[in-house]
Amino acid sequence: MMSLYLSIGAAVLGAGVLIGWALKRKKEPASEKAVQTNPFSAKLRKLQAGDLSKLEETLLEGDLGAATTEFLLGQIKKAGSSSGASAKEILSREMIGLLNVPDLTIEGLLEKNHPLVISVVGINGAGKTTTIGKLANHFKSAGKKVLLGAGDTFRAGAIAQLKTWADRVGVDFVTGREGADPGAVAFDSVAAGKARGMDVVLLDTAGRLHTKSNLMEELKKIHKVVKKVIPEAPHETWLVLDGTLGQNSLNQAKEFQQSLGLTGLIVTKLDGTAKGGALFPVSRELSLPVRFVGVGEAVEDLIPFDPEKFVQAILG
Ligand SMILES: Nc1nc2c(ncn2[C@@H]2O[C@H](COP(=O)(O)OP(=O)(O)OP(=O)(O)O)[C@@H](O)[C@H]2O)c(=O)[nH]1
Ligand SMILES: [Mg+2]
Repeated sequence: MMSLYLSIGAAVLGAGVLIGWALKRKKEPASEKAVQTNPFSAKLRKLQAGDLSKLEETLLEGDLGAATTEFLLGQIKKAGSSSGASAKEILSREMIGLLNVPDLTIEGLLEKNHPLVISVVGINGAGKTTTIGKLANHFKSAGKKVLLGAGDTFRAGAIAQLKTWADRVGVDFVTGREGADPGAVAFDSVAAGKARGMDVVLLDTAGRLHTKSNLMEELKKIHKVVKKVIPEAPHETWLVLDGTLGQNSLNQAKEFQQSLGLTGLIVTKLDGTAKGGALFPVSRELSLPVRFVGVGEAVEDLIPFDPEKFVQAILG
């Protein structure tokens, strides 16, 4: 697991190595003389003179965005003048803080709701359907009864794609015909989930309609229809973000948040060239927990998200 996190760490920020480098420079023997008179402030001065700008550059390159980068640098400067912690310690603490959104654990959610209905949304190609397949496997491996609802009736082949995952993992599957009303499919899925005593119902949704507002309206309709079966459902609405998209993720997340009210994030494709640093501003500005990260196309390539391990992997 740790090595996976390490490889994510290398991918995230793409420049994680650079951060490590920027911070390690403080430890070079040449700087140690200067440190003797006033250890921390000397370190800090050196950092302010050189490394902080390097760090700023690194964070920006890592898709953390201007606001979050500025916030982190501000925290380092502020804490640096009043505490004995190293810049790396402060950075680490603050980065974890950005990702640590207090919320019920997934186990808690499963205990509270029968079935737990999770609506999975995101733009086309983000990785929704693949992630649902992996989630199905994750929950099934934990001994849960899982049903997948194929609510993307718009895109040709979308239903068959989800059906393949359901068969592969060995979980229940509900759909309508291609072109059927996605609200009706969602209704049937949740009703079946309830009737069959499922623990989790995962709803796949379309990523693209003729216009973006059409998509949002359709998703809202799906959520409304689901409430006819279980008034509190969907209990969770998870936005799947393509980790390679960088700063665009923030605007996307804001749009979905505004229309649907999100409860969590999943960031995919962190196995490739993705910097993935965008999850810091998204989590910070929308106050949403990252639930899982996707690190490949295979069924086991999904990792429950742990802010501490994630940041540790980035900073080394
Ligand atoms: N490398 C990698 N590829 C991924 C990951 N998650 C999804 N993909 C790939 O991304 C592509 C799109 O995935 P889908 O699951 O079809 O995306 P979607 O959001 O359902 O797309 P639409 O149905 O068109 O809205 C597929 O080729 C997946 O195999 C991941 O974590 N890593
Ligand atoms: Mg899909």
